[in-house]
Amino acid sequence: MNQKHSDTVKEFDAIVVGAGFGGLYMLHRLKQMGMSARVFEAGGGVGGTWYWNRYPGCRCDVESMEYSYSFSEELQQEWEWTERFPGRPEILDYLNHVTDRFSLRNDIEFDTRVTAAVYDETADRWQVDTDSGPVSARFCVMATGCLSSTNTPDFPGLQSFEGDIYHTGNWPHEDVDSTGKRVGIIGTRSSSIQSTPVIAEDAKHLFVFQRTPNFSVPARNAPLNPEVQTQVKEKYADYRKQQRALPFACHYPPRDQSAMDVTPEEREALFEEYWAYGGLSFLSVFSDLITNALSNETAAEFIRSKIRAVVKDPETAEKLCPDHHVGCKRPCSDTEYYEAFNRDNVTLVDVSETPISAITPTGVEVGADPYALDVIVFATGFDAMTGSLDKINIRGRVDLRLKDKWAAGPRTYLGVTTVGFPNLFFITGPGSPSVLANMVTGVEHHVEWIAAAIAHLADTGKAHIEPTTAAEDAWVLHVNEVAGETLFPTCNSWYLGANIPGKPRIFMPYIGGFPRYERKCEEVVANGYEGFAIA
Ligand code: NA7
Repeated sequence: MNQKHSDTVKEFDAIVVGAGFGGLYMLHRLKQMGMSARVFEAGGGVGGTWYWNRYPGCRCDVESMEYSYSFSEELQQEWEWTERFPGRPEILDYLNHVTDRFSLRNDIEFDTRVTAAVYDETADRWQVDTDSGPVSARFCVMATGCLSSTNTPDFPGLQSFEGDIYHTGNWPHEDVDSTGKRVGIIGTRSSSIQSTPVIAEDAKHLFVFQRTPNFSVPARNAPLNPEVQTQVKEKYADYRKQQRALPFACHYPPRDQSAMDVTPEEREALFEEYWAYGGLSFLSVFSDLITNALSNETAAEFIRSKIRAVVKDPETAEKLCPDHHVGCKRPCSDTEYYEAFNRDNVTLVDVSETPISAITPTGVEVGADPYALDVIVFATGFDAMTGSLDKINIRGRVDLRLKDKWAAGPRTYLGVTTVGFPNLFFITGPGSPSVLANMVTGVEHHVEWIAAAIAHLADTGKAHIEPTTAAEDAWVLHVNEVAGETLFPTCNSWYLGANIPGKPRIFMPYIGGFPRYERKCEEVVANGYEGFAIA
């Protein structure tokens, strides 16, 4: 297959939007298949999430040996991770290495945003508008990420602030120095939990504006033991296989026991053991923490007891204690987050009852109380799962706009395709495990599935693939039913779109577990792409 150039529209076999983990591997696979492909990336470099989230303390909560590609034995053998949990700069180095190792850079247009992707039914092609001009392709792959469209609440007076404003998800590329400054951080989840202790070290004073407290477990990050790295590499293929067979595609095998089936003393001892081990493995200590409210409450109370033990001021400690179920919002892991509130230069500001009323030229107002600030950090999250897709004018058959089709919540078949949009694919789209499993595993699985579907079309002499309405309806129902069997829908989380005013409340990722999802995808293919119309 060849790339042609007409006068105005460059033509490719495939267009990929985004140069993060998903877009890079998709490009590599398409090139391996002999296809012409172009990646468009709004950022100035590769990395996606890891390009934009430059905030202090940004770190992955999946372990290095697992949060990496498995598709190349040479790659996984040659790359040396230095820490148990990789920091943002190291992940970015890794992705730059991958880009150059597989000669991907020349096929990526950086600083170029895709504004529209319109399906031309007559030509059976996608016409794609970008900042650098129009292109067209048979296939269009959205590798736009799940958490890439930042959310900044529209506080009155926002524009009037005379100091510096940053968003954790769009952090400046030049150094930001908080030394001697009065900093306010709005939000108290993953991004804030990671950056608060680091900013506190430099700031003259840090005010943490908290609307809802959150559970966090200690990451216990440390230099990666070289022996452990060698051992994993000796059997890396087996290690990856085991990882893929676990619900979250991470090496945290759930213990097959309810928290209700042990004595309080045994339960406490197990919680302590997992707490000491560190990271999100804590939620694997019992098999029913996300399905049984009573079991969940035992974990919640354990974490609250840790918060009370760490935070010296009892009033602050109580304010930091959450009252929702553990894990129904994406779990957070930290390095001395709660400890930061023992510092003289850190103040927790509870905005749960009296919200932030305004941003003024000199700071933040909570009710009538002013907080004078030099810097405001928005750690206020993302329009998750659908935000970046909504920003692109994606139109399928009969000029149907994706945003309109998904007005009541995203509808996909397997999280990778949607009715009315032939040859359009999503990598880790809504309705797939995505953010509820190791993202790199999810990415690799989707890229390989998409590549196989494209190869299937070539092998069978067909032009396009699109799910049937019946298959999509059944999948959407299943995704919701599985979520309904858990405690997840009880929290106001971004999984449900609850953090964005006006967004429909629908549980977007698939919580059935990675292995179950992978099996379903395999069955679909084995049954001749069951649920798809291929023509
Ligand atoms: P999150 O998890 O969406 O957290 C956003 C935080 O911002 C959360 O504490 C919100 O409080 C807070 N927020 C949002 N709007 C407001 C207003 N108007 N006033 C006060 N506080 C507000 O984003 P993160 O960036 O921390 O993490 C996103 C994911 O990235 C994370 O799960 C990891 O996967 C990586 P709320 O809870 O809504 O009361």
